[in-house]
Amino acid sequence: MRFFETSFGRSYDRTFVLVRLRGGGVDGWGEAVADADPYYSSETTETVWHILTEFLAPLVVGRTFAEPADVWPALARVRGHNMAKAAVEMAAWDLHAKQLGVPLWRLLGGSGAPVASGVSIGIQDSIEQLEDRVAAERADGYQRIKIKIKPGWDLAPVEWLRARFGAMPLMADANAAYTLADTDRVGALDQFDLMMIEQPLGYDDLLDHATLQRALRTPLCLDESIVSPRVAEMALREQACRIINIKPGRMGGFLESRRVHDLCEQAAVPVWHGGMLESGIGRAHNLHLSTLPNFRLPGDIAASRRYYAEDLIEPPIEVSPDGTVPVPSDGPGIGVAVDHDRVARATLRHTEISSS
Ligand code: OSB
Ligand code: MG
Repeated sequence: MRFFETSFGRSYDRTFVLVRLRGGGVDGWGEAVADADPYYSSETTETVWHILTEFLAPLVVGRTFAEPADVWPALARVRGHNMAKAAVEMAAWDLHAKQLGVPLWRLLGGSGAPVASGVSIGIQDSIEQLEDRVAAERADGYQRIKIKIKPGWDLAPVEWLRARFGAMPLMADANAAYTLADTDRVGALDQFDLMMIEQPLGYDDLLDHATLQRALRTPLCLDESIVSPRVAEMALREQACRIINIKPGRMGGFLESRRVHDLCEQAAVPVWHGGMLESGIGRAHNLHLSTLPNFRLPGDIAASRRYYAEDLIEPPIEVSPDGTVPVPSDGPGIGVAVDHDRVARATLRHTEISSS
């Protein structure tokens, strides 16, 4: 088992909440992307459990919705907690697609075409180790390499990779590890022609990102900061970034993600699909959404085998030699079969909520 390290820490395993919505004789699945620790976002596995069971479930269980787009507004009374909301909202989209017998991408307005995939490589113990990892991922076909950076692990690894691998599509993700005081250090990355620098500054520092973007040639991409269409609108208006990373978990689900996608499309700002180390269930959702037209850059949509020895779905999600990942099409909805035995073996806690 390999670790995954970002500027906020190293992780060896993953605990997450799955939602299974039942209706009309079919099941819809959702995966909450919150981590055990509140480091990427303020939500955790435990807050997701609490909010889902105490507050969100009562708003949806036993109710009839004309379409999945009606679920997000029904959750509006609960403030924040986008990852918990997304798990139930995305399960509703899967459920509805299955009830209609259509693939999820069709309901979302996507094309269902294979998705260009990049790969996210965590902070390593040495530059040599990083080089080995990059070489292996390139051999697997991934179309762009993203490395995690933080102060002290930034210029040297990027310079090394450029020297070793030349002009490959390369980007860096800082997960909010810098401040405007580091402008010169971040600016020094300009010479390496990165596709983008992702979330260099604080998660709520839209205006500082705008200041930094004016000082840089390299496009900035926002991840943590973009938690709603409203914030995306402000980021676009203030030119805080030139690219946006869409993660439906961070945005509260598909409806809000699609709104951000559309806003960016109107502003001629490309988006790409981020990842949260999801299991095959969450990854399947991501693939369907990634086939909307303004997803114009490779996503963090790598094979689930990179993170999990044994996935929750059958067959696993794999990358093709050309660096694309086919959208799962083994049935309607998310198009993957959930391995119920595997889920049962991994289950730490379980509850069932029915309408009374
Ligand atoms: O910032 O994109 C991020 C993983 C966990 C939390 C935040 C991030 C990431 C990744 C991994 O970069 C993307 C993936 O392959 O799922
Ligand atoms: Mg990121």
